[in-house]
Amino acid sequence: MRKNHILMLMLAASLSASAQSPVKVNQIGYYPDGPKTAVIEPAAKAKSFTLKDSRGKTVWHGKAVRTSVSPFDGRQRQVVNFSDVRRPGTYTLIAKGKKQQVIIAPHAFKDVAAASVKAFYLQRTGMAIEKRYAGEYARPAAHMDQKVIVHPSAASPQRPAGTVISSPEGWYDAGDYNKYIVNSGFTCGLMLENYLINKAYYDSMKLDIPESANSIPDYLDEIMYNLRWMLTMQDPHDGGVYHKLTTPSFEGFVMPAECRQPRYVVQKGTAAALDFAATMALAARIYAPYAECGQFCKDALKAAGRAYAWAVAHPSVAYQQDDINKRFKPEIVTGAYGDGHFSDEFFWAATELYLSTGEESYLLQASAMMPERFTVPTWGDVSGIGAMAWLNLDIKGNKPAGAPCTERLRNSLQAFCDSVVNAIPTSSFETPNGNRAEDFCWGSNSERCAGMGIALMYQYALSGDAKYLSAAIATCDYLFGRNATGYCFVTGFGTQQVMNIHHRISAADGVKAPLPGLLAGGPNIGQQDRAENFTYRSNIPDESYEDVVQSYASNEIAINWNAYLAVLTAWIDAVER
Ligand code: 9MR
Ligand code: 9MR
Repeated sequence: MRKNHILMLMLAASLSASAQSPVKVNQIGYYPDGPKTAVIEPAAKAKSFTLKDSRGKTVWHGKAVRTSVSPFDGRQRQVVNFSDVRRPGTYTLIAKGKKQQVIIAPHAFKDVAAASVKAFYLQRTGMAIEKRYAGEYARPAAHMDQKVIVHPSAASPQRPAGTVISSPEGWYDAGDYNKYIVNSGFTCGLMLENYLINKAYYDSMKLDIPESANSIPDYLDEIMYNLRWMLTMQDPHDGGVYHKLTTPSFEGFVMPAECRQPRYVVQKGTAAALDFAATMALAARIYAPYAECGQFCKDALKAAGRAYAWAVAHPSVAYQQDDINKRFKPEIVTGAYGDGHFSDEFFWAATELYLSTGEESYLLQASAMMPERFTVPTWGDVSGIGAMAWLNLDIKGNKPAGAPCTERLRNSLQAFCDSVVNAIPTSSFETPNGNRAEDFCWGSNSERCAGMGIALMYQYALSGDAKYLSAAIATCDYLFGRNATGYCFVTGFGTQQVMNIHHRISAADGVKAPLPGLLAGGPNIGQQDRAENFTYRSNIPDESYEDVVQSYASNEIAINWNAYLAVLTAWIDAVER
């Protein structure tokens, strides 16, 4: 990312106190040769629409291509398509006197892709975030995690309760200050998996982070900061992996340096062990070309094998916080990332261990657990990440002999992608997501939108059919403003910006604009935070979102969610110009 980008983002934020526009567009930008759709709310309903260039000259004039009808409240919106306009520039789209800026630019997603990865730097724990890399968002070192207490739930003969261990570095998970292995593994896994496809793109990504001067690509340097932490979460005596490193309860909305609660490692579990094993095995392969990572790769691969063996010996240890709290003190009430179903984690871990070691036993297990269907991966269901590992080989054409057949997986990926592409013409916002209430869950912007976009990119890479690329771009159009709320959901970007994410640092740092490059959770019909001190103005699924700090169910940010954003925007930007 350009050096002064953060400053520019801050300037943009201060200029953007704009009210919601009834003319909904992708506020970050359209690619010259890509699809360009806008959606017009009833307030700006018109017979025809005009696009003017920066000198006021009309470059396009046309009618709506269709009227969309909301499946939730029947609202009618007009869909406008100006894809024929290809010349880069800043335009104004006008509907019944209402105006909205439109940008057409080559590499339209380059800055948002880089910012979404730079956001991980801003989420780092255990080191000072420096002014020269973070501008106004600089902050002193905190949460060093050199004295972390083994919680009674995690006690073992060699490490009884109360043992003090060191477990520094890594990223804060989200708006809170804890570090969770399951979500960390998912996040690093998704990002590293995509590195295998878009290596050249990621290698040229400039992040301006403390490690930028070394010989390792910035993207891999940033991920390494979390991998090093993850390694410390394995008990060296038995290979088991602690589920999380956490305070007993969530901290208040204060800066990291003001936090005083003790931090614990809590119960080892099967999901943590396997997500750890998969991530470490994958990392050992990816970092191998870099001489300075030699020791790390050795340690990581060994740690992965031991964690996998622990999981085989403990195949069903779920993280059940309520049960833990009945048996141990202090009570732990922070994020659970509980998951009681492990075949997906076994599949992903066996897959990566096979691909990194070539050992037949892992191949047998991976083949046996190969899922029937492709599913968009989430922190609790990682079978899709394991699937990606195999599909990557299909895309790259370097499948080892004896690798399991992926035909069924590819067929189900195609069936899934066709069904969501077929939903676009009847959708409210000309997107593959958003037609069903269940598209709006906790973290909907990532799990149900960006994740769908990534699946579509796989289908595009495997088939070469541009309709899947267009549909993937449409998921970004949704995230960047062409949605029911009108927000561009990435902080620091867009003409209607998210300003009040549920993020302790952004709320407490005294800087008006939140940390940039973070993807808000998005509309969530669950509204699990409705008892907090604010009200949802709408119960309609795609409008169940409030840009208020209290809204942890719709407006938090999280590393896994940013991973989807980073991967999707980087991949699109690598193939579309
Ligand atoms: O801040 C917490 C956030 O990181 C979690 O995702 C969320 C759900 O576990 O909980 C938030 O903490 C809230 C708690 O659950 C209920 N009381 C208010 C807390 C902070 O607003
Ligand atoms: O992303 C998680 C979501 O799928 C769950 O429904 C939700 C409630 O359990 O928790 C989310 O994860 C939160 C985690 O528990 C704590 N840090 C913040 C995460 C994002 O809200």
